[in-house]
Amino acid sequence: MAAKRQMLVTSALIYANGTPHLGHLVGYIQADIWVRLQKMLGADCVYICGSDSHGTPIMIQAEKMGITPTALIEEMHREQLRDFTDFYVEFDNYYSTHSPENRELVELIFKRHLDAGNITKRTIKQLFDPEKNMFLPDRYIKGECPNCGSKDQYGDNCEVCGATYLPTDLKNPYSTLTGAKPIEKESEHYFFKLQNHENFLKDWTRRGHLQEQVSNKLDEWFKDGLKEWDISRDAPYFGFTIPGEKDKYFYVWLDAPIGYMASFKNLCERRKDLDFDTYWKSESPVELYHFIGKDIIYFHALFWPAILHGANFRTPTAIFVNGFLTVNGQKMSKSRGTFLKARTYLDHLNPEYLRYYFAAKLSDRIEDLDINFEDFMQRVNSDLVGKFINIASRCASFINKIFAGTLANQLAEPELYQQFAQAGSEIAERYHQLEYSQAIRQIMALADRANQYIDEQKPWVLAKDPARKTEVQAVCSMGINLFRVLMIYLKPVLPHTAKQVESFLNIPPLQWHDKDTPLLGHAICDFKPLIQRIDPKQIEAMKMSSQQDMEKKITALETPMSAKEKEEKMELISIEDFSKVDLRIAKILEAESVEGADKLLRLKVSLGPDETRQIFAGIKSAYQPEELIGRHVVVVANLQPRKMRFGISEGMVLAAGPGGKDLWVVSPDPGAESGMKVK
Ligand code: B3M
Ligand code: ZN
Repeated sequence: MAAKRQMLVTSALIYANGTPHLGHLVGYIQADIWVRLQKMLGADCVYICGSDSHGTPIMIQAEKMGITPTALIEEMHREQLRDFTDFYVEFDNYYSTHSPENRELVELIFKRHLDAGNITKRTIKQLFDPEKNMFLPDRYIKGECPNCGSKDQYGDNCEVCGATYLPTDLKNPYSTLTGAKPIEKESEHYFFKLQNHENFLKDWTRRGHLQEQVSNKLDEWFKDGLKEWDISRDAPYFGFTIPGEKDKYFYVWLDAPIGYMASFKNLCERRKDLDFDTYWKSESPVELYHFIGKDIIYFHALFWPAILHGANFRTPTAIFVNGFLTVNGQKMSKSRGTFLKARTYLDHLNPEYLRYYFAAKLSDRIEDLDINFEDFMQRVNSDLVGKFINIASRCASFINKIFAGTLANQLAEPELYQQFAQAGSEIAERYHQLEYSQAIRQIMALADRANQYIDEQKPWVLAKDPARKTEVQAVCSMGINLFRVLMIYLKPVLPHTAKQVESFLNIPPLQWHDKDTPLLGHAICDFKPLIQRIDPKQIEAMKMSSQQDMEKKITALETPMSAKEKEEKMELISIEDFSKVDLRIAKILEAESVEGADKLLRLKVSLGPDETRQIFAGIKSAYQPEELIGRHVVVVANLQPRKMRFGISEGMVLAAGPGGKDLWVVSPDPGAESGMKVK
């Protein structure tokens, strides 16, 4: 027997400060379909992923939530995995870049490059937030466009006139974290000398590892010249510290792809049949494939092969790049309610609809994929329900009712069956070449053919004539067998339906080669409806809840304004506005720290004789829990309850001061009692 094909497949690691949206899912569903195909074909294919857990945005997000970065990335890891799993994206390991395996590999790779002379150190100037005491990544700097003067433009380009520039060119720049005016400050950084690998890369990128469009893009970059890559960041940062340094960290983009190796290494602990070195040594016989989005080509097609090659590891067999998702031909937009989270979709619709729709539209080109919900509904209803499932539902009831579930001993139309079985190698090839839309087109043409066969044979007419009973069994068994072959072909796309069909047909998990052996003289189970039609109301409901989610998020995440803007925007409120806020005296009954949240205290307060509330207050930096018990404070009593990781917070305690140790809760003079209204 030929040796099993060994493959390692990865999907890009999503940042651990959020959960996937529909745009992310294009690439994950594409990769998952591919992996499932390889597994069905009998390959030993391992699918690796994880969360990208480092970097400034994760640190800032945790800070805003009053929890540690570790608590945040753990929570996000759980939620991301839950979302992927519910979309039937099935990883062999879903790990995190914040792991001991990754630290060890990053240090090893860094050391190999240091020794090989691929790393250099030099001092650079960067913008620094003097209030927050930190260097500012470009996305945290805004100001007026040096070209057209538009306000609130990001540090690298203007959304109004399209000009690109350096953050230092902005007029009246401010830090989006504090509103402070950034200053320029020097710091020493580590650089990876990408240009040392120019010859290797020029050769590698032309050896069939990349789609043609990608190779062409790379040619442009080669023309511009390869530049040194800054791989370090100064504290405060969330990541791995650079060995021998105290306040310097590896840049997240250095350790992120190494996270693929770390995730695999972690899996090797559990799967003793896998050997890390066999997979990653240079000249490894294993095939390595990375699925990524088009925005991260530079990192995967230039830095990554150079990093691997220079550290004496194997390089990728191929990198598959997918485009973005557009909704109704436009970028996903929060305000139009078309920015859909995976979870919002799952709350309303069957994940296999989306898997099918994406498959029906995906090609091997790096084009954007558009979803139009009208088209989505029609496509799913007419193809999946109207054509595919229909074959089984038209035939199963006769077999179940008249023949006690037993299929005929022979095929009524062996030639027709052969046509179906023979199409399998072409369909597998189309999937393998990432031409999913063509595979689906061929499968649906076969489904049409199967329905045509049933239309011609009319089992419902035959069934009325007792003399033609065996013909009914023959025709319907034929129909079920054609359906089964189509299920094999659709299994990479519809893994959940495949499971249900396997139990309906009373058979072990379908493999690709099963197409060659029809089910004869076999007892099947009762047919239950497999896929429901989409009701337009479900889509409306999903759009509505997406809009609501976003409105909540947008208010919660508004970026801080510059001091000047704050002044300009200071608005006066009416007495009615003020009276909407129900301020009340509360007595603190209990206070304790919250595990996983370094800024929060959990308080139990009384608002009068028969009302107690739980409130999470961000005052831990200034108080020991014990010293608060028994104190009277002021709370906002009619604040919408907020669900937090630790429980529900049912109000807000008022406090004053800049923060940290300098924070004081607002207390009434002695005499005020809990429950009294503050006016
Ligand atoms: N987290 C960027 C992204 O989510 C980054 C990918 C890392 S892959 C090693 O697009
Ligand atoms: Zn401009």
